[in-house]
Amino acid sequence: MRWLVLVAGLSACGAPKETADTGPTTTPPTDTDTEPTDTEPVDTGCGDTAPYVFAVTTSAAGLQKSPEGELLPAMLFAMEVIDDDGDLDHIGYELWYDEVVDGVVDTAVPAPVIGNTTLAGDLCGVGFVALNLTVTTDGGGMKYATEMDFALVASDARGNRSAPFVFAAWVPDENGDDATP
Ligand SMILES: [Ca+2]
Ligand SMILES: [Ca+2]
Repeated sequence: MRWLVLVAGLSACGAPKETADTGPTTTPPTDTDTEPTDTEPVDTGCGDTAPYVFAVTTSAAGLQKSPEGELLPAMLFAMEVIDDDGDLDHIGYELWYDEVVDGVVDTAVPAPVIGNTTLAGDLCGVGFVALNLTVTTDGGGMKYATEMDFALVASDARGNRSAPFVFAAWVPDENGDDATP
């Protein structure tokens, strides 16, 4: 199995609107109630196991350029994802958060931060990925110097999604510095 480490820059700017009339502009995650008949999953031929998020650690990442080029406080999410059938050569990720630290995050709504990456791995040979997600925030959705609940979901090349990995962490302050008390 190949161990791959990658870095992706994401933005939590323009915090998700509480009530979006026009719907999300980014691709919403697959509705779990919907059978994948209209969007046929890619048959990777590797198997059909879903990945799972093994661990997530977070840290303050200073000021970094957002995908829009704005210098903003950033938070690093280092996530380790495992998939027994090795089809993490294409990996998707979704991140939710909320301000009520109770170990519960609503992942039924579209994730405010999503992305995906294709890796140069061997087919069916990528069973472990260490993924560093750098998420910039303008303080709107992910509030500065605030402890928040987070949930991360990873998906494999076939589109199988992991269970949500829920954890609490402190968002960096307005300088991108660690705000953990
Ligand atoms: Ca899989
Ligand atoms: Ca919560």
